[in-house]
Amino acid sequence: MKYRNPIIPGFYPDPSICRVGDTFCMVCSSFQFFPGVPLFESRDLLNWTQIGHVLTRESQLPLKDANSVGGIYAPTIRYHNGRFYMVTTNVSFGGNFYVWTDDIHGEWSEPIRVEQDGIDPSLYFEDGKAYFMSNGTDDAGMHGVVQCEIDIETGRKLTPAKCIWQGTGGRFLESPHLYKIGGRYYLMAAEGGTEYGHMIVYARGSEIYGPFESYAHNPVLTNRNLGGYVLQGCGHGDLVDDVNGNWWMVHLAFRQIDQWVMHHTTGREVNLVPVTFDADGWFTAGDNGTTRLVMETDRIAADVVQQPIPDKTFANTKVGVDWCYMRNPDFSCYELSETAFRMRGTKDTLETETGRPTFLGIRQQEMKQEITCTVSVPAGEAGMTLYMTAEQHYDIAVSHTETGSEVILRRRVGDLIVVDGHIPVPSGAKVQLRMDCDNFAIRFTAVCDGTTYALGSGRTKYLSTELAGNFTGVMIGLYAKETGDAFAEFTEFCCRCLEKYDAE
Ligand code: 6LW
Repeated sequence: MKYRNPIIPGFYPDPSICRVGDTFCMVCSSFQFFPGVPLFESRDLLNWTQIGHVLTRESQLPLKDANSVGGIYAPTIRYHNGRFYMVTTNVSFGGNFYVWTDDIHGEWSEPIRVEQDGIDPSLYFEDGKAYFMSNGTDDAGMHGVVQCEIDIETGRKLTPAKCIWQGTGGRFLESPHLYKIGGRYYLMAAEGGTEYGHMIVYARGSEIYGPFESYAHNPVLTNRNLGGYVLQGCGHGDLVDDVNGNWWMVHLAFRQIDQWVMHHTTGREVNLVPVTFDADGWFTAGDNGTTRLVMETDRIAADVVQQPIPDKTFANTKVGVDWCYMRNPDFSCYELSETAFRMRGTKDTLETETGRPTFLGIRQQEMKQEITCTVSVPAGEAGMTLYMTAEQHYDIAVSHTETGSEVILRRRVGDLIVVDGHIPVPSGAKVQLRMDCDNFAIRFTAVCDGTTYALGSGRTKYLSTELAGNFTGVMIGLYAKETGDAFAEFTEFCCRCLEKYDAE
């Protein structure tokens, strides 16, 4: 059968996976968004259901002033002795920590800190011992993949951290994961940076602290040599085996907005490739060491159908699952139901990377989308935004001025802030806001009292990661600001993907 990559489109970077019986669990990074660490389940590796988030409480996820290169970095999920562990880094507060749960559908523990530096932590369990690794500096001052034993109850280091591998020479050695397969230890990591040079490399050894021998044909997976191919930046992966004993890798990659245009907006997404061991115990990955938009495999049952992304409305999405707040929300600003979101705007806005702006967003998962929502706001401003960072966002909104109420299109790109439109509308009117997105541009339209107003358009590339220099992807947000005691009301939200991919 054929399947399509990405298996999870949109900003879901740094995937980590584990399997319990016939169920796969996966987590991703979440940066400044709350709740943190999206959690997915799947039976077939192709269709994933988001069951919630791992970090759901402010006590687990302090995000003060976290921006799109702050907050929660790469998590790792592991299952050991009936318990799930998720280990990650809050780069804005507290560093490395892990949480655990005995019920993947339930709440997770309070954070347990590990006093070891580095990012991209991982856990490995063997013979009653728990090992923690990260890409950091060991107790002797050596930088690389560092490993120590910890007390899994307290997070306390039981041994000094030791550098066990320095990779193959590529810059930014990160995302180390250790596996024991067929009696050998395999240490897999990424190098090259999370941009166009990204790659997966590995080494193996017979002792847990090494020495590790690099695979002779590293990188085992990269798209860096595929020019003119939209899928780029393959790296940061994790291995898992299925119930039939086949090995797979989930990893991140991004899709350029077009074949020859080196910009991407939908963030780093989850991709899947088969992994094959040879007779000597070395493995290869993907399609000749690359990841393709369409992959062919005989390892997944032919009757598994990769489901398209459904139209998203308030009724079929959930706050805290699909919808995320920015940083730690002030919950008194939100009254949310299946038919309407009511949101009170404060002085905290989308323009800075601080505070608790009143915002709820879902990931933009495809480039060709049609997004509509009806807004009414009695004071201040409320609308929809395509938000990449505080310095890159396009907003369509109803805004109150001293002379009345108007519909505006605000495009912010770095220092440039342009506000267009200024279409007068009756105060408190219900205005339908609409964004028609394709690969290159977004058209903004408003409908009020039966009249349609074209507000203008914005280029997608100015929202791209290449411009923003960040780690997230575009969020489709609803926001309110400075509404005083009043609440803005959002109804009839619909986000429709116009590109229904079919791997066939
Ligand atoms: C993450 C690192 C990376 O910690 O990007 O692509 C960083 N890989 O492993 C942020 O997601």
